[in-house]
Amino acid sequence: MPTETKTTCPYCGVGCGVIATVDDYGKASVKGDPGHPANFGRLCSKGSALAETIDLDGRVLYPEIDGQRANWNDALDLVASKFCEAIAEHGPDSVAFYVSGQCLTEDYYVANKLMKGFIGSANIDTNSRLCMASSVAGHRRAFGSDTVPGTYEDLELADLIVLVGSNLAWCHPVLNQRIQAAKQSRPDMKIVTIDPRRSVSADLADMHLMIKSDGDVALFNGLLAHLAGSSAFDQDYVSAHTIGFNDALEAAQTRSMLDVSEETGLAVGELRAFYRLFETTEKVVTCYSQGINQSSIGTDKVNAIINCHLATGRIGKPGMGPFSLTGQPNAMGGREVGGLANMLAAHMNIEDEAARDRVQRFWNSPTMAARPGLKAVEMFEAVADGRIKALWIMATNPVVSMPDADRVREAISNCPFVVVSDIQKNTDTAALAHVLLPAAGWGEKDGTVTNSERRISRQRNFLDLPGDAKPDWWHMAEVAKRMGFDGFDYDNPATIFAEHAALSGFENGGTRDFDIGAKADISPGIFEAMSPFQWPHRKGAPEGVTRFFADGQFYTPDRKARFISVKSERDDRTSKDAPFILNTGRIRDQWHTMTRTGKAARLSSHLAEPFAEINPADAAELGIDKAGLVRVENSFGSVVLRALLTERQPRGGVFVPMHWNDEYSANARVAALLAPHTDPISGQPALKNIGVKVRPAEMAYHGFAVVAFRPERLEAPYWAVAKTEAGWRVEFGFDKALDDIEAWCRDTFGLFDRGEHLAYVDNPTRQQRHGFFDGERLLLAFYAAPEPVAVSRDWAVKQLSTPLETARARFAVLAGRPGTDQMDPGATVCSCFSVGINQIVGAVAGGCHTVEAIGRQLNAGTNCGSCRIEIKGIIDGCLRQAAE
Ligand SMILES: Nc1nc2c(c(=O)[nH]1)N[C@H]1C(S)=C(S)[C@@H](COP(=O)(O)OP(=O)(O)OC[C@H]3O[C@@H](n4cnc5c(=O)[nH]c(N)nc54)[C@H](O)[C@@H]3O)O[C@H]1N2
Ligand SMILES: Nc1nc2c(c(=O)[nH]1)N[C@H]1C(S)=C(S)[C@@H](COP(=O)(O)OP(=O)(O)OC[C@H]3O[C@@H](n4cnc5c(=O)[nH]c(N)nc54)[C@H](O)[C@@H]3O)O[C@H]1N2
Ligand code: SF4
Ligand SMILES: [Mo]
Repeated sequence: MPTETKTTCPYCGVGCGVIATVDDYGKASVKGDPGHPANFGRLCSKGSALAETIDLDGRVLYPEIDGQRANWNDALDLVASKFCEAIAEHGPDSVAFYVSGQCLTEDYYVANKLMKGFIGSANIDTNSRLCMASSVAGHRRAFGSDTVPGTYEDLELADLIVLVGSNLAWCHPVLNQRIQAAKQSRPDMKIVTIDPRRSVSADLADMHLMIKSDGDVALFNGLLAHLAGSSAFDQDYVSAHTIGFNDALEAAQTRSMLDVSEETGLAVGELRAFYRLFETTEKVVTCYSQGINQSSIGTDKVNAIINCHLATGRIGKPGMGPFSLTGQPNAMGGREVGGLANMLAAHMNIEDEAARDRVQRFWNSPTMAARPGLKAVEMFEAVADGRIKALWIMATNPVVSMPDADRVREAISNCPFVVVSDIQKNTDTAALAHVLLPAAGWGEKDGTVTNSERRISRQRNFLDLPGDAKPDWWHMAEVAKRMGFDGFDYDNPATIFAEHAALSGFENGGTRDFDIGAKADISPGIFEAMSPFQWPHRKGAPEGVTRFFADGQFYTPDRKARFISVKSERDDRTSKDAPFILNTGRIRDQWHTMTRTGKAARLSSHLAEPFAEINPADAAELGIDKAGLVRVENSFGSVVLRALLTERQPRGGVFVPMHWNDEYSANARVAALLAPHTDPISGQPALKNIGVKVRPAEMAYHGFAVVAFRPERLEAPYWAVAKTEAGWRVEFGFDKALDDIEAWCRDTFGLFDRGEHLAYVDNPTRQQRHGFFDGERLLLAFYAAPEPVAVSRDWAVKQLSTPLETARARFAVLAGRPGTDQMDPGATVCSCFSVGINQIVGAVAGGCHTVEAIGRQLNAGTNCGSCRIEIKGIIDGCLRQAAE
């Protein structure tokens, strides 16, 4: 009998409920959980493809010491003794943990407890520093606590949704689907997007403000000044429940409308239209994400937004409020346990002596960190200059994701002792570990996560632990015990969760926002069955939909909110040598450093190469051709990417996805170009605004291959590899022509004397095509030319799974184009049903003029719906073209 398990998606902060089914043969499949209040059954493309990412390909299955298989005992003893040695010799601040918003709350709780309460240092920071730190700091400045006031329901109840610095359609797709559904039933609902580029999310908006990078403080200060003199200003709320309005207004009024226009790059008319819409719409939710947080003025941006909501009293009421969209599945849980270096535990402040004493008594711990620890960027600086002697990295890949990534790699390589807990063996960071510990992955691990709306859900295991893999909390607890500490005798995540819940309610009495004291006595059985719930859930209080602050009660000592005077100006990081603004972010179907989504063929088919999005007019000036290769560089680093010319990108700007890394491309770790500039208040690095130079990356020769297995070693100035249904596809750029291509292919792809070889060489055009076959099966097709290879990628990929029975069929592979009886599907748009752009264009020509009609004909867009906006864009484009 197939078994069904209710669990939670391990990707974004929407925190969708998933039902995983394992059939009688052990094969897993997933679907959305209709009963989960985050998604009510919906999933996006990444969630839908989860079952394709849980195979054991590339997994770490055994502990390793210096690259050699080891047993747990030896590995844990070594970790404990190295940490103890460093502490004994150099003090507790000579060690550090760098953890992750992808740890479960229970993992995180144990790590934080060990570092702050037992080792006695606060040198535990997390990739959430790169993600949510400015929101945390902004919340704490305004509210006295790190509280997200609203709920997802507010997105459906709002009449105006402002998406600022958020590409919701790609990064929180299920929230986007919920908003779309609400807009469909109430067409008067308005959406405004604010982003320096026209992201896919802007396609759904009623208004798009193409703001200059980091112009947000000026924009929202202008809004505050506007609101102050308008009917939307809520004098009663401001007087009764807030402090600091006049100063904030004064700071906002230092800029005239013209100054705001100058600083934001937006026309006065556009500004007025937006301000007026905000003023006249009471039910407004302002959603923000990394375009706000990842900035050297990120905390000020957050407070500039919150100021506008406080001034109108539009906070914590149905359909109203500022809404920080969290990135990772457990960014919130990490904040709740105090996983940031400047927090304590259960939302208590590390600077507060009474709080430190309270937590120490609760933990019955020998010591307590007395001051904040090193924040991520400072932590890796301390690794670089030798202050950190032992470092433990868990569930994050800083060699790819930290700014100044080349320096970070060098720092980790030179660190005397590095432990990495991961699920994948070949990540750019795992390669540098002295001790590599196999973690339990999604489907195997068990515990809780908290989503953007403060909802705590269970991640449940439905697969056996592979090899010797163990959950992260167990790694930490075992090392703690071996370091001689009591208080880490946990048998299961339920016990850890209960302790965390108890701490949240300990001496709380309504003084702290985070309180799930009602769960303090939870038994393993009840924990197992626990349904998703929102915090707070105080002991004795009923469960239900929760919002904060409508009553005007904040968590500052006088319970009033603070307006913050924000004066910071946008950073101009460009220069003569680096005249372009580099903006980095995400694409629809990849998750971060691709260690999981890179395994799914259908997720890798949406955008299969690292790219640089650039405005066609800039490209023309720079001599960059469509589909050519470009070098993006500055004094920090240099990457080589495929050019993607698009009007979505403003002039003078270039957008590069954060995902590609040394596992998937020759030289595309874009974080290497990002300076370690941080926000002075939150310590969050600026990952969306740095000056770079863009130029064509001249290549003497280009190649494209489809191959049945993953090549082990690729050497070329440019290569990018992506998984396909039946193998891999590889793009190449060479700095010189290849002499003997057959020999090169055999060597590079490890074919040696295997495979029947067919070749086609066209001397005048210097095009070469080589095929290697095992009977009727294609092993490798390699196409090479002096310019980017023009072969239908999707068609070529399909040849790997097509039996090529006749010599004619095998020769057709060399011809490199679809036969007349086959249609080239074109680049994948719908990854769930593998529908390509050409098929959609064909269906539009055949009379399908709505997304629904396309869905009926091709199925495209009918499963997760993530591609529906792109389909709509294609239909609109075709119809426009037809009309012209
Ligand atoms: N598909 C996918 N989804 C994800 C993830 C993923 O890896 N892949 N990761 C998850 C995580 S951890 C996070 S943090 C979230 C991030 O979710 P988002 O923040 O929505 O994603 P980003 O693409 O990083 O950036 C959002 C937008 O900010 C814009 N931006 C850049 N600079 C500025 C600026 O100065 N002002 C304004 N207003 N906008 C600016 C960018 O152009 C970009 O379109 O996504 C989560 N969801
Ligand atoms: N250029 C640029 N850089 C960025 C950003 C950007 O917008 N631009 N965004 C930043 C943001 S918001 C974020 S959140 C970070 C994300 O950056 P990272 O956290 O570095 O990226 P991930 O690929 O999610 O890394 C997670 C690692 O944990 C492993 N893993 C998965 N599950 C488990 C598990 O259960 N246990 C253990 N121990 N390991 C596991 C994965 O294999 C992977 O190696 O990137 C940041 N860096
Ligand atoms: S929106 Fe997609 S990635 Fe995010 S939690 Fe839901 S299914 Fe997972
Ligand atoms: Mo993030």
